[in-house]
This record gives sequence, structure tokens and C-alpha cells, in this order.
Amino acid sequence: MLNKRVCIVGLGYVGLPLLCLSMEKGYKTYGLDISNERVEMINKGVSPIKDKFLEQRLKNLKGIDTTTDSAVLRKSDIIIICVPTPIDSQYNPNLKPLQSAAETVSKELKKNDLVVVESTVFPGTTEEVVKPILEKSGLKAGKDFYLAYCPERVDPGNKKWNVNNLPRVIGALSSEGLKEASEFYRSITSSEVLELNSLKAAEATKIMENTFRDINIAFVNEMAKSFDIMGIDITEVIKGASTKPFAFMPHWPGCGVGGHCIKVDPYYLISRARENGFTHQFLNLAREINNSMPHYTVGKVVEGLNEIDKSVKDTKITVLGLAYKGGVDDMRESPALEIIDELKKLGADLKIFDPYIPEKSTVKGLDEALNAECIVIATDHPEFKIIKPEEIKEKGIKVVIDGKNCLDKAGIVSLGIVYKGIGR
Ligand code: SAJ
Repeated sequence: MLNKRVCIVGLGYVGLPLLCLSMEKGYKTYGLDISNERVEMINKGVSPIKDKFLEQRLKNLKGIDTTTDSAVLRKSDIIIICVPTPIDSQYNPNLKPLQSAAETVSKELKKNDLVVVESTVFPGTTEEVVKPILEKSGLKAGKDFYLAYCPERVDPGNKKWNVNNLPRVIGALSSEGLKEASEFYRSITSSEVLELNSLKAAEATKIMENTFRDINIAFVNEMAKSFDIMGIDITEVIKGASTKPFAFMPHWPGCGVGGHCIKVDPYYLISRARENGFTHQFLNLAREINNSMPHYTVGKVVEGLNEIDKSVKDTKITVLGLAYKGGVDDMRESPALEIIDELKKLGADLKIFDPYIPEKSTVKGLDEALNAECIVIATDHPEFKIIKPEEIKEKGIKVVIDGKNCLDKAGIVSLGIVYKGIGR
């Protein structure tokens, strides 16, 4: 297998770690991306993605060979497509990056190549969208070249699970393709590689994993709204329920669900099922509940300021956090952006601070950010979790809206400051 040459198409948070791993395991590995800037950085051993693990790996790699020239595919036997599969403003799947990557691969496809798609798609995409494009090469999938699907499971910022040790599932068009793909993935990961009986089963696996997470978050978000009215601290209840050693899996309420996975993937399934005449009521409801959380959080700002006889208009409010989750610099689909938009419309005198995204922050540091009458935690960055109640008091902050339930509520309330969490 090691004599096979690998090309990773798309060098983002999925493709780049895979390129590193493939090289570390001894494969001659090329990288292909559309961004010159990204390719130049990577070839210098610099990661375009802020991730300590990845930055270190790139620094230790010798002979990094990435390019924007698709001719590199002619030198490759195993081609792994790791391009984004976003949604558009109407929440419809946007397969353009995947289609364009497939067009590029198709032009250079050779007999006996193995093409693997890792991007998250709806069941049927590899067979109905990617395969026809690849077959424009004149080669027949399953006969002249192999076609497989192996969903990416990269969790940005996760210290425990990464591309080296994540279990993988694989589906392929033919049994030979399944064998080829499994052999490759078994040669690079220390974990289980499960062979599934179809491309669609593998595509549906990833969608199910992430949809499962979305509905569980919607469940706790709805419970948070209900418990808030009943004066029950939902974080206490989740801690309580988590002592049950089976059949309960904690998820946490918050100001909304962001990111390019959990918020996006359910729409891929919803839209595909709709085309097949099935309506996912439950998935749609979960998306509605999660999409309602940014507005719910702004409602808490209005309520909190009302308690000190103030309105949002002209009040000094700081939104802490732009990223969609703590510890990352990714703003894609971030609920913070919706909260900011709504507070701006209400006339707030707004400051924004995210230590991971200084270029979009309106202040340079946390100290300046805390010069406000009201603060709104929109991202659970570690730097925000350690903000002490005494510090809040000292800065003269009167209202704290904790969109991630990550601050010391009791301490803040004991200092006479108005605290509103999400379900606490
Ligand atoms: N969130 C909640 N409550 C929760 C968990 C998350 O409100 O209990 C919010 C986060 O704040 C964020 C969004 O949901 O805005 C998504 O958070 P996430 O932790 O799911 O992070 P992602 O989007 O990076 O999801 C990735 C996914 N990994 C892949 O798709 C390969 C997902 O499958 C993982 O379950 C998730 O990481 C993880 O477990 O961390």
C-alpha cells in the first residue's frame, strides 16, 4: 500500500490533518487546494488554521508538497476529497465546492485510481453527484476506478480525538473499492475501520451522528426555556441526570448552535428527504428551537436591563465571543453574529471582543471589553470562564447575560448584579 501516492483535495481543518497523517505514515502525499496563499503557508510548514496540534505537526514534516496545480492528481493513486459542504442563506445544501473538486479530479482521473469523498453530504450524493462527474473522464466507477465514502469526524480543538485515532466507517461502490479504501485507512489510523454495505449507509452515518447532537441540544434548549419560567437551574438538573450511568447523555443549553457541522448537517438530510417526499418534523423542530436561541438570549438582555430600569438603546453592552464554540477562531454560523445584529438594531452602544478573532473585535483586550453596563457571553472561551464576580463588580457592570452558562452565577448575584443565564 505504501507505494501508493496520495493526494488530499481541500486543505482545511479536515484535509490538512489527513495530509500530515498520510505523510507521517510514510505515504508520498500531495495536497491540492484552490488557495495560493494557503498552499504557500503550508509548504513553509505554517498552518493556516489556528490549532496547536496541527501547527506542531506541520513544523515537524519534511518535504511538504502542496499545490494549486491539478496536474498533481496525475501523480496520485489515492485521491481524497475534503472540501466544504456548506448551506446557503435559505439553509439549502451548497454542493458547488464538491462538484468543482470532482470536476478537477475527473480531468486527471486514471485507471485503478481510488477516489474517496470525506466531505459531509446527504445520502446519495457520492453516487448521484460525484460519480457522474468522475465518469466524464470516460472511466467507469467500480470498474476502471474505485469510489468510496469515508466521513470526516474531525472535531476542531478536541485534544483527545483526532485524525490519528478516530474510528472510521467506509462505504464503497464495489467490494474491491471497499477493500482498497479500508486497506488505506487501516494503514493510517490506530482505531477501528468499519466497512458498511453501501455508500449511502456511510453517508447517512455522519448525518445521523450530527443530527443526533442537534436534536439533543434542542431538547435541552427547550427544557431551559421551560425551567427558566419555573425558576429551576437546568445546569443543576443536567448534572443530576448525568449521575445516571446509562441511557442519559448530557447536552448543554446555550445562546445557539453554530459551526459548519451540527447546524448544517441536519439541513442536508431534511432537504434530501423532502425531495423524496418525506418531511422530517422532528429535525425541523429541533432546528427551529436551536435557531430561536440567539433571539431568546437578546430577550434576556432586554429583561436584565429592565430590572435596572434601562433599555437596550444607548446602553453600553459588550458581547464577549464571536466564535461558534469555545477555544476556536471559527465564526461560521455563529449565534454571536445574530445576537450582535439584533442588539445593533435595538440601538445598543456595542463593544465586541473575541481573543481568538482580534480582527473582528472592536476592542483590544478583555479589560477594555469589560467597560460596560452589560456583558453578554456568546462563546464559552476559556478566557471568559475565569472572569471573577469581583472583577465584574469592580468594572461597574450591572447586568450579566451568560449565553453559555459558564460564569459563577451565585457569586455574581451575591454582589447585587443582575444575572440571566440560559435556563438558570
Ligand atoms: N452546543 C450546544 N450545546 C451542547 C453542545 C454544543 O449549544 O451541548 C453548541 C456549541 O456551542 C456550538 C455548536 O453547538 O455552537 C456545535 O458545537 P459542537 O461541540 O458540536 O462542535 P462542532 O460543530 O465542531 O461539532 C463537531 C462535530 N464533529 C464532526 O462533525 C466531525 C460533531 O460531530 C461532534 O459531536 C462535536 O464536534 C463534538 O462532539 O465536539
